[in-house]
Amino acid sequence: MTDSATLFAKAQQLIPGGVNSPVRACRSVGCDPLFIASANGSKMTTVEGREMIDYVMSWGPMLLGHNHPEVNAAIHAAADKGASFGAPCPDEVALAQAVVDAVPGIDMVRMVNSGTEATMSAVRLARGFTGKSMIIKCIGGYHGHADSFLAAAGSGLATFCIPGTPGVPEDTVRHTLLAPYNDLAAVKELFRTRPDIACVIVEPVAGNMGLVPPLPGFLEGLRELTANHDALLIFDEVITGFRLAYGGAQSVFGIDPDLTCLGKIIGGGLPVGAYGGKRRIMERIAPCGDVYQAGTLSGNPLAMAAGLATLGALKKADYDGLAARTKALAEEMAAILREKGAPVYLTQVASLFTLFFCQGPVRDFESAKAGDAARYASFYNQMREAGIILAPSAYECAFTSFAHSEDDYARTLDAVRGVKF
Ligand code: KE4
Repeated sequence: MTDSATLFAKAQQLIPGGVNSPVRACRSVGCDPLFIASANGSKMTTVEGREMIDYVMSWGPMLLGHNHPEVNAAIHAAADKGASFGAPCPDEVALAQAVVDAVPGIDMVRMVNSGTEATMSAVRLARGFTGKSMIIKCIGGYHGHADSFLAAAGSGLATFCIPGTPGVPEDTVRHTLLAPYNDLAAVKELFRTRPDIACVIVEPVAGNMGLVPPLPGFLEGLRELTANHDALLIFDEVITGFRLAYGGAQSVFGIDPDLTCLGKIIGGGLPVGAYGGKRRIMERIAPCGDVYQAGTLSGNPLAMAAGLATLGALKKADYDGLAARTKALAEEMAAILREKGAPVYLTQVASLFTLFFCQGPVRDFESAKAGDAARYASFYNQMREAGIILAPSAYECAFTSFAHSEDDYARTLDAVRGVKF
């Protein structure tokens, strides 16, 4: 079994959809996934031996690039000492210190094993701390697959949600309220009508409806509303944390959330999530507090070592330089596509960008859905044919990294020039 098609056929017999996370199946772009044998820097090499330029970067973790030597060395060194202790280890303290030093809103932090665990735990903590049950999330915001988040808008004017997937009880999502991203008035109305809101959880820059930046005043308004209604503001920085800046989106926008969720980058490619925030809130978490949360592999020594090496390298990195290169690449890609007659609305923040195939503006999930999904699928497949890996969904971001080179960007633009609609 050395080719993707054979591996995928076998995988589909053993794993639902042949993948361990749905988006990897490439269904929304109408092709089968490529199986990857190895990755290094900005490139991934398929099992067929084809080297491709990667703009998914494991959906965000690989901001330094794949197989970074310092991260790799740290993982190897940690592995030589044993994979898991089930007891505290020094690197848990060191990584906690690095996160607390970096992220303004975090006084205390708990490590978990995924972004989902981080957001799920942060919401439980908000409910425990405030004694209230309702949560507000944005339509099109993705915070992982915990039941509370898998809620769809109810019919008509109902503010109550309905399950977004089978398997989630109606009772569970009745505690979830939805508002469009960037619609402060809608959030204000929910607070006006509901006294029992524990928190608002929001991606400070939305990255799961495509990339949608916050409008001026949106995040500030959420901060004011939550403070005025004894609710917590939870920033889901699983994508933006350590990516928009070393201090995350909150350090860029100057907003002080009560809780912050992290993931992806802080594990350097190994499974790590984290939630942290104000000490008076975090001290409600067991065992010093009464809100329960636990995890067998939380604080895993290999993952801590990978995260520490990653943050150590990022602390010295030129974020502004990467943002400028990403902006130049994304703007040139959009310009080439527009010359081909495609309507393109580009969003770009730091090392993230999305090309929406519509006139725009794209301000929320509703307007993101105006993007031409068929044209994106065609674009994705033609770029993949040309050796460029983009996100296999129109509702994701493209991720650059500190490993992407001028030659990578030049080859990417050549591939865009070759696209035919
Ligand atoms: P994980 O449980 O997948 O580690 O993190 C969930 C999560 C939470 N919050 C935000 C803002 C996220 O973007 C995510 C996960 N991101 C997706 C891609 N946008 C992961 C890719 C996948 O599901 O395979």
